[in-house]
Amino acid sequence: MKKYKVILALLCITAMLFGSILATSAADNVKIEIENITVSSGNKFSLKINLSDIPTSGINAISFSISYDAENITINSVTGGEIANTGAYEEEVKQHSKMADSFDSCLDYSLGKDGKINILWSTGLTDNIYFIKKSGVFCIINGVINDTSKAENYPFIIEDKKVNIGYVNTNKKAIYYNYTVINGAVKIQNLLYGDIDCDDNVGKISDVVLLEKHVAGKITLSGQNFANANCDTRDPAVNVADLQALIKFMLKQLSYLPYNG
Ligand SMILES: [Ca+2]
Ligand SMILES: [Ca+2]
Repeated sequence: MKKYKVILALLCITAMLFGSILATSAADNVKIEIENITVSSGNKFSLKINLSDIPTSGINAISFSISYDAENITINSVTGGEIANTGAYEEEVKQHSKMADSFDSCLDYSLGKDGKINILWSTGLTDNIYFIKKSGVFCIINGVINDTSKAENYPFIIEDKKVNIGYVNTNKKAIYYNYTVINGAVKIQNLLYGDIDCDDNVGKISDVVLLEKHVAGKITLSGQNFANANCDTRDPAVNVADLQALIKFMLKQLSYLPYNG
């Protein structure tokens, strides 16, 4: 949190943008979209936030807050995506070397106590070659699903009224863009090893057939089917060892799945 405030204090242009200056709301509509992903409980995840439909004048400051289920999800970090790397940070450090002591990129975040992620990207540079202009991944939320979490959909919701996005023009006037928010979620799947066709039955002929076809390269399993097929977890790949483990389990030569040595 300290770091977050330091940046706010350092970048006066940010204060202008988010302060009380008379603002003009541009007609342009930036899309902020959180993706939907599926992970297994206890697993790490990386959830991307994308920006698109950015006006040609670009963005030199964007901030928003996201709510999430802090009881089931632990956030480790928020890292910059490809479009957040505009060269602005390197140029700022060139101009003001002390800035490098206070922060290490234009992106910063803080975690609130109550399941909130506050995200800020800003640059004090006025040359818009350093602004965000491209569509793509803006930032990535890195976290882990707690081991005890139920298999549910855990939404990540942008707090619509707390979004600020825009730039400061050459007359030092803040221009705010309109925006559209598309929320996302992390869906937790419970693994059921050996249930390759996901019908909640382990080790049926249909499961063996699917796994054989995958091992033979005739089909490519993905998603939950692939995750359930990893019957031998010594190797994360799904291959003949997993088929052998499944067959041994069906022949009662193995009492449990997954086999892990
Ligand atoms: Ca099955
Ligand atoms: Ca395997």
